[in-house]
Amino acid sequence: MREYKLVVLGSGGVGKSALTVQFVQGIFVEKYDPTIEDSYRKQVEVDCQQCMLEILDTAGTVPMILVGNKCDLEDERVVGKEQGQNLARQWCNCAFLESSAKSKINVNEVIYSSVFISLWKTPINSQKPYSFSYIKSC
Ligand SMILES: Nc1nc2c(ncn2[C@@H]2O[C@H](COP(=O)(O)OP(=O)(O)O)[C@@H](O)[C@H]2O)c(=O)[nH]1
Ligand SMILES: [Mg+2]
Repeated sequence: MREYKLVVLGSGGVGKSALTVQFVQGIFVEKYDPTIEDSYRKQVEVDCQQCMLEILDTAGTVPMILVGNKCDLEDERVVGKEQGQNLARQWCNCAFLESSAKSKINVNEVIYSSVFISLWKTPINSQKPYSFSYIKSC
């Protein structure tokens, strides 16, 4: 059976969880818990085919960065740096990074910057934002 992974994204309070739970369990959730994040599995029939859906109902705070990978292939470039930056700005005003898994360019930055953005949004111990330089020094 084919499996499909769905991720439900959107601002807090718009009804992500209510829609998901209504679909999976057939009940309407009145209570609003902005922090809840859960995954659900449901077998459905689509176009006469049985499919397994795995639905991740997020808390809506997933940080986004736009990554242009394979930047080592400069001769074969089809998307300009400025184009990437503009796209990131248009989409969600998020960060844009170019990376290369082959040449080890910005590999750590791609992953760590997502985590750091989360930490900035919801600091664990302190109100002070974390510094990017921390990535390099530890
Ligand atoms: N009237 C109405 N209320 C809804 C609907 N969907 C969600 N809600 C309510 O809106 C609030 C936020 O919904 P929730 O699913 O928790 O939002 P989430 O943060 O996007 O997951 C809850 O109190 C829900 O009961 C809807 O279609 N109609
Ligand atoms: Mg929710």
